[in-house]
Parts: sequence; structure tokens; C-alpha cells
Amino acid sequence: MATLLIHTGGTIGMAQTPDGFAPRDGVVEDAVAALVASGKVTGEVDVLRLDPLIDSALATAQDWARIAQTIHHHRGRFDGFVVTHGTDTLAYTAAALCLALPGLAQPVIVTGAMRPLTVADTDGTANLIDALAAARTAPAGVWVQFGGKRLHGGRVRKAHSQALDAFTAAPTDRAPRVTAPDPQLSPLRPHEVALLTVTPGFSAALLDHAATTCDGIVLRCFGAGTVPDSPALRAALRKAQGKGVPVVAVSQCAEGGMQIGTYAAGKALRDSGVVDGGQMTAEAAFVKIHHALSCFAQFDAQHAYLAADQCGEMAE
Ligand code: ASN
Repeated sequence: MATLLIHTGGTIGMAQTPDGFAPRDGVVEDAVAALVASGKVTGEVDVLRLDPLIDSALATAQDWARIAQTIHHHRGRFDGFVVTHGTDTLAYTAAALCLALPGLAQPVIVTGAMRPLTVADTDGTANLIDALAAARTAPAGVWVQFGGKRLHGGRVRKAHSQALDAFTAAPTDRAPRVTAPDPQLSPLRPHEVALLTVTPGFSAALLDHAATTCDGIVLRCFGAGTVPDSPALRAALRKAQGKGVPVVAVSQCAEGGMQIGTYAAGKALRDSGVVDGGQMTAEAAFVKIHHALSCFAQFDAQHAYLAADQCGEMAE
């Protein structure tokens, strides 16, 4: 069985520099070669480096599209894929890959490390071994293999900034892939998408600015879906609706998701055509808006796509 490992950057392949950890060519390639030579990894593993290697803080929608294109292009030659990636924005990339590759027949295993392969107490070796094994055995779809856990790529979030098992995902029976009769590559283009968090005393001017200047908005609401309702907030939401700027509401809580309609303080969302994000993470909502804007020209079609579960990202 052949696996393609696509290396994009991140701590796993970093080394110390005067400015702090930064990507270094050859680190992941050498580690994979050593694992194969020692027999800890079996089967053929090809490594493809997506230059320039980056700290994932610098990743953009173009990077998500490039990784998806690479997987789609090589889908006929490999039984599974591993993507090595920085952890800071790994959840965005995993969700973007879930949505970008409908009908994917192979597993895509996204992994990385909290400590580089170049330090003694690295977690990168274990994650690499687990990810390469999962690429041969996991069901089709996009999974995150990290800290001994295999998580749904469309539901994952970085929950800890230091721990080796930094990721969590609410479980679901839905596979992390969009169902389609044939493998496809969805268009994915950069867009201006705002991710705004409501706060006590939230300035509706921020939302108004986003409605004026952005292509889409993720609104992180309180609890099960309440907002600091005010005429100014309603006017900003109506402006977004009038301009055809999709707004997706998600919960600031790490678990439980939205239940819009429970409280009158969430009615402004309903009255303004805001999409109920359900169980979606803010990361998944952010990339889903990019997909909706890239795939559909009409607001109604964008809205319908955003409101429907595509790959288990919204499922209970
Ligand atoms: N800053 C790093 C990155 O996201 C963090 C990591 O990979 N652990 O690229």
C-alpha cells in the first residue's frame, strides 16, 4: 500500500533559530526515511513538500486549496494521504479539506506536533507513526490523528496550547467526507470573512463594518444562541442580509452548540436570516463560508449550503 505524505510546515518539522522555532527543510523527510528503515512504518511512503514550509499561522484559503488539489491530483496513485501541518490553524485546514474533496475514496490523515522532531522529547515521531498507520486503515474521509486520538476533521478544534493531546472534537457517527458518486474537487477561493465574538456591551459598529466590507461573517454568540440585542445590532444584521452577506451563528461554548429560539435574546438572529450553525465550530463555519462563496453565486444557494450538514460538521 502506498501513502503520500504532504508536508506543509508546522512545529513537527521545525528547528530552533534565533527568532524561535521555524520550519527547516528535510526534518520530516529524514524522520519518515528513518521510520521506514527501522521497520516502524511499513509500506511505501512518498513525501511531497509544499514549499515554502510555513508556520500555520500564515496559512490562507489558497493553502487549503493547494493541499486539496494535490490530494485530488494524486488520488489514483495512493491508498491514503497524510498531511503534516502546524497545529495553530490545523482545524481550519482539516475542515476545509473535508468540504473540498467530495466523494474522496481514501483516508486523509492530518497531523503535526507540539514539539519538533528536532528536540529530544518530541511528540512528532509518535504522531507520524500513528498517522501513517491510520492512512492505511481509517475509513475514507479527513481525520486528525494527534496525541493518540483520531478525530473528525470537520469538528476538531485546538483546545490546548501546550498539551500533547491538544485537539478535541465532539463525536459523531457521520464520516468526515461529503458524499458524492465520484471524487471531486470543489472550488475554493480566498474571501474576506470576519469572525466576530459578541461580548457584553458589544459594539454593533464592528458588525456594521463587517457587513459593509466583508463577503461573509461568522458570529460567535453567547451560550445556546443569544446576542446583545439592540437596534444597532439588528440594523447591522439587516444590512448584511440586504447586501447578500451570509452570516453564520455559532456558540462561544466549546460543547453543546446552538439552540436558536430558546431565548428572546436570540430572536434578532432569526429575524435577520442568520444561518443557525448548530454544532459547528467557528473554524468549520469560517471555512464553510469560503466554500459557499466559492461554489455558489446566489445568496439563496449559499444560505442553503451553509444551513445543511455537509460532512458531519453540524451533526448532533
Ligand atoms: N506555530 C506552530 C504552527 O501552527 C504550532 C505547532 O505546529 N504546534 O505552525
